Amino acid sequence: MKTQNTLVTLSIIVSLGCGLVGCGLVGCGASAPAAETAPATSAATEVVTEAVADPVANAIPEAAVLLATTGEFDAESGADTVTLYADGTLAVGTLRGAVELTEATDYFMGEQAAVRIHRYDDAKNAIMVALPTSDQEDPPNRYQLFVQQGDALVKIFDQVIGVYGVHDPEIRSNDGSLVIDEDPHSACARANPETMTETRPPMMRHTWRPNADGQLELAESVEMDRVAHCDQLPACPFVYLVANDGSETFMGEILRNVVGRDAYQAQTLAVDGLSAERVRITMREEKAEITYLDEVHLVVDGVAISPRACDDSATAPRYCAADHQAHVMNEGDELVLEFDAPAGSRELSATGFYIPRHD
Ligand SMILES: [Ca+2]
Repeated sequence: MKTQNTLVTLSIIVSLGCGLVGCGLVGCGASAPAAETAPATSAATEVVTEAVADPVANAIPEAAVLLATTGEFDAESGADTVTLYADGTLAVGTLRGAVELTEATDYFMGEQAAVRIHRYDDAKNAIMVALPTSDQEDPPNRYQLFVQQGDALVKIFDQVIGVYGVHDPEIRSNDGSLVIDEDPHSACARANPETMTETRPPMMRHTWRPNADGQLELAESVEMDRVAHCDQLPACPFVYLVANDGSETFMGEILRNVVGRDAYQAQTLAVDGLSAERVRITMREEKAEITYLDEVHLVVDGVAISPRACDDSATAPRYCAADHQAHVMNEGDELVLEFDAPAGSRELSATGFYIPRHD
């Protein structure tokens, strides 16, 4: 459970970032900004300067293997295995480097974590380690890039890229530079650090190049011929748990990434937090989109519980049955749902989809 302060922050960020072109591609999660979950751009680089040559230091760690890949890394022929261990040791052959691990959930580790070998420049390859940050929904990845210097794997780049979901940087073949094309969320977050005043910021292409020490530094940022539409396009209905005194706690979003009629599906969202037997939940459509909610119910320890409004079949709203007759929510609409729910692990289940509203 996040703290109240965090929740407030999340709501603000969602307001900033979730009404964007491309939201359907990278997710509509309520992520904290990268700055809160990862080191700042300039402070994120940790240089491993000491070569590790002695046999003890080069021993295989006893820690579990987190990630591994096989490919051509060094100049010698034959495939190399690159392994990231649970203690943060990055190993290939006798070379060792130190990866800073993140506090991601198992789910996103499974979905997003990766170690890859890239061609870096004319002379050598590089190892990119991608690890999701600790955000609960659609976390961006933190990328750490390593090259061989002497007998060590030295980190030359360490950066969280994007604010929602995965945006792999491009390593330009053979010239040792790394290119990051800004995604719409990042463009809007950059252009509107506090309020949504700039609705069409240009998206930037950032190029990082090695400095004299071999560390990658931001060398150039140029506008691409694309703009982000910060005031348009998808968000997802927000879900709040309502306490007896009427105060709301933001739980997250539901029907995330369910853009378009063909995407119709059921999704669940954990709504634990209040022990009352009368559970009150507000779903609110806060962005420029139309949500088609076909059915909604609560699940308590695996048992489905319908909203109280569904008790009388004669007056049951459209959201009571998954019959493709949808309750329609326009921007600004909210739906207050009450459930008689026993104690237990509670989830809200919603079925439907949404359609971004275009001006
Ligand atoms: Ca229905």
